Amino acid sequence: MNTQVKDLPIMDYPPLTEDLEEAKEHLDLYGMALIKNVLSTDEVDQMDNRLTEQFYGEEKFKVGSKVRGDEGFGVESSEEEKVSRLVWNLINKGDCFLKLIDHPKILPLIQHIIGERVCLCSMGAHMNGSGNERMALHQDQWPLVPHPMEFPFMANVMYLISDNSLENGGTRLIPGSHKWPLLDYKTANSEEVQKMAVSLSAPKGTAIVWEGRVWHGNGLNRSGSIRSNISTAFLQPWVKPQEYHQYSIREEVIERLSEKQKHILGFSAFGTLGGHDGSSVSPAEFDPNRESIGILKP
Ligand SMILES: O=C(O)CCC(=O)C(=O)O
Repeated sequence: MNTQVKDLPIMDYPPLTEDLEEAKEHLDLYGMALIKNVLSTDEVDQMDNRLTEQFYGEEKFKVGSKVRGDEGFGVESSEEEKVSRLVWNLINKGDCFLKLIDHPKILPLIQHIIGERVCLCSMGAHMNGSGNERMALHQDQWPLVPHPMEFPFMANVMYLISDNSLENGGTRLIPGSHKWPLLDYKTANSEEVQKMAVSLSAPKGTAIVWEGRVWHGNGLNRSGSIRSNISTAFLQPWVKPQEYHQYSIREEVIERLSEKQKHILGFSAFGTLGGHDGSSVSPAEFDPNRESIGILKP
């Protein structure tokens, strides 16, 4: 085994908890926490039904993203092999998902990792079909920005809409890997490191929270059914989000968002960032043709 890999410390998964203070301790120690019963059975059922409908709706209209899973390794897959769907931008795809923008049990944990001011990076479902392949192990926050940074500026939450297990390809994370020295992708995807990332088993309704430096990926689903998890990723507000919300959210959805949710989606300025003409006026209701100051003469 390569010496660099041999020396990397590994840990078991933290135990499930419902105590937010304990979850914060887990985040510091393991880089991740497993919070039980974040979503009720009714909420899970409602989201599950909406996702299943959306999966087949996007299939019917031939839109959205279909994958086998291992495309990140540069391999090609046929249409039949693309058994999984990434259902992007759930904000537009059902009111039941809007509560995940600022879930009261989860937002304090995100703020514990990246600070008070957070902005939503993206919200999408990983609906992994049976027969999928493993995606490359990756860190969420690198290479998102051009330089690796030794502090967490991103945090992810995976809401389990299906029970996750070894058989259906539960998410695989490497607890403690947020403290590893920076690895290149080849080393991180060597067999030795892959073996350290084991599919976790946890009941639906659980939320996995992890910081942006934890190495992770999906698992192999061989269960015969789809495994659905919703990823809701957050950033410090100076980073460009994956989804440009002011542009992508449909008008009828904007009307249903609270002021707090709009702020997390970047519809208002963060300090001196994201305003216009030197002010911090919200870009949400801003019409540049009317309000942006152009060429003026005395
Ligand atoms: O589908 C999964 O279990 C993992 C997805 C993932 O790696 C991610 O959202 O970054």
